[in-house]
Amino acid sequence: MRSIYFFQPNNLNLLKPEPVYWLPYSVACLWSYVRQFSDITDNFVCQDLAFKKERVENVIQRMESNPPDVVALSFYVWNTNYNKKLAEQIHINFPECKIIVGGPQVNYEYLEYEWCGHVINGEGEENFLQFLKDILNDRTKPYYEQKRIQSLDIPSPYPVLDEWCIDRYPDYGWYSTFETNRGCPYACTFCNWGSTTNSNVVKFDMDRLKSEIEWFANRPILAIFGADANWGILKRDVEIARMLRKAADRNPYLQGIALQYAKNSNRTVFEVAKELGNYTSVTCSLQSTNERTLEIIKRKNMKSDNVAEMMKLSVEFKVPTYTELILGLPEETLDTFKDGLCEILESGQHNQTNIYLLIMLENSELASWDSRLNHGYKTHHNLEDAHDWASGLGITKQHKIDHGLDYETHESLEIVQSTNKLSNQDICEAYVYYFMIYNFHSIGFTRYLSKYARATGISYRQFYDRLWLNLHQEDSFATQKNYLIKNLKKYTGTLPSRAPINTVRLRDKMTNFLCNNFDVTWKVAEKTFKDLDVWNESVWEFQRAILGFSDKLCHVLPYNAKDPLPTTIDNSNYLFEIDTSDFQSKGAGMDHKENIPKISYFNEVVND
Ligand code: B12
Ligand code: SF4
Repeated sequence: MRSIYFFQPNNLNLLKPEPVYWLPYSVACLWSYVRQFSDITDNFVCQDLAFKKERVENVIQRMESNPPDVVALSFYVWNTNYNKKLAEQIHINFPECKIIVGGPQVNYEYLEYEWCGHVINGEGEENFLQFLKDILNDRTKPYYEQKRIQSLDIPSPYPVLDEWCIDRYPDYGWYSTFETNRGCPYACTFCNWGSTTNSNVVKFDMDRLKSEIEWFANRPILAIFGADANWGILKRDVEIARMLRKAADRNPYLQGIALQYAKNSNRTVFEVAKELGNYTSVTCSLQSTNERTLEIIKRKNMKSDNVAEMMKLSVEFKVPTYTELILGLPEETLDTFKDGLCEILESGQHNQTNIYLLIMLENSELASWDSRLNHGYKTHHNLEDAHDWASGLGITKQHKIDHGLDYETHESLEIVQSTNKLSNQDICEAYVYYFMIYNFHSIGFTRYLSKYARATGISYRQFYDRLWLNLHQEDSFATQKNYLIKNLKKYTGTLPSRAPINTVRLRDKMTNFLCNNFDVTWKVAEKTFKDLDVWNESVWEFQRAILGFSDKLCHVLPYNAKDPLPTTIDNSNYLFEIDTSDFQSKGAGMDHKENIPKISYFNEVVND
């Protein structure tokens, strides 16, 4: 018998209720597929399905009792450096072992590593089976070309996950992946959706999905993350969501379900979200509103008119939405980016816009050398010891030591530093401008003021450009702005940094900016400012001098932040209704730390 070890290591996510890890879904797919065949089970035995970033020397030590013949490593952006370190040690200690790699991070070039024997690109099930068969026939190849599986009539990985994870670690909590289909018909150049972009959508069978959903109801799963690229692209997604909701309601552990929705928002998307209720919210991933950018990144068919349509559906279905933009895409300038942020407001999306700095993803078109040269990309490999909200929030070096985990290896993200149209200073300015809108508009007081101004003919761009200028006269703003820019420069690598600045730390600093400087709490009704008199005076001044409002008009506006925000403001011409009742989203933020503010969603109807 030959021993196979699978590795899909991921970060420790939470310490409470018990340690929480991601289930190693992809390698479970591989093993559950190949173990159907007797020539495999007669010759190979699975020795481990590793999901932690355990200290490498401990892994090697454990392997000594059953030396590995095959090691299969699953490479994602969040485990690449750890996997490389592990693979190197396995190769040194067990030189006869065949090491095979797969996952979205790998490509042909991995064969240049001394430890790397074999690479599989794209979906792994069939190629991995072929590889094991080739071992038996002594004719393995270094590289197995990507090929799509035509029928997804393949076994579910969850029984394997029971066997290797859930039953063996009964005290652990888990995050789980859920697939209902594979493939994405779009070809956005910054993306490489598990190598199945620009290809047809292949569905899993409904009966399989029903039993997988039933599985979710009965396991200590804290969150489910959909691996589909476009939830709501198929009519049947509504029925799947309904089943998912029923299972989620029965599961006392489950806090959130995160899905990527179809990019051209349609009724099905909202029907799905409605079914899922508080477990989810809908994203409109615009990425840019600049025509030329959309053309280059191949998203021309997903324009911001879509946001207006989406907002209508959001109101109709009472489903919270938010919008996303990426900063650093080709042909985007500081000006077009600011336009984009304000265009979103113009189209009626006032809830929240998130922006992300562009990341160069392995195997994506945008990361090719041609594209880097064409658009003048300069990038920075930013070391991260924790990536994002779902991976390692609040986990310290000591926690890692206590849990027997590697604490020396940092993963990295390749972040855009500048392009031929956006200098690094522009990127920083754009980010702070965004933060002004986020702070003052999305969760802040000028939301009403700006809407009022909009109704009197002042566009959002004009309004926020004036506020931007006005804020620059405040010393406290200048201090905070410099502080943010310094951190953004460290993050994007134009200023040196002693410790890695990761997304979590960057966001903490941003949050401090929000919470400390203006003392804004996150609940709309409780919003107050530190120095109310100064604030009121400057708002008054701002309205009169900058926006040109009359004193009479200033009086009717809800400028006094001491009062709770009214749900209706009626000055006979304009009616603002704010409905906060339905929009406390239980799962959308998936924040488990109490001191991290929860974003409260709310929706408005402007009657003008
Ligand atoms: C679930 C998910 C997450 C989860 C994490 C899940 C986890 N830890 O397991 C969360 C929400 C945390 C997440 C976050 C991020 N993600 Co994500 N995520 C996904 C998603 C939607 C599903 C992955 C999945 O399980 N798919 C199902 C499996 C079956 O498909 P697969 O991954 O393609 O695996 C197949 C093959 O690759 C192959 N294979 C895989 N491993 C192996 C191993 C061997 C040996 C072999 C032979 C074959 C093989 O066989 C598998 C079965 O066919 C993918 C998109 C997608 N659909 O793939 C993005 C994706 C993986 N994420 C991506 C990114 C960029 C991120 C973020 C950086 C985003 C951000 N800006 O914050 C963060 C990083 C956070 C972090 N540090 O953890 C990129 C990753 C690119 C990369 N090179 O790794 C993807 C591909 C999306 C994209 N836009 O292109 N993500
Ligand atoms: S960004 Fe979304 S729509 Fe575009 S290719 Fe990737 S998965 Fe598909």
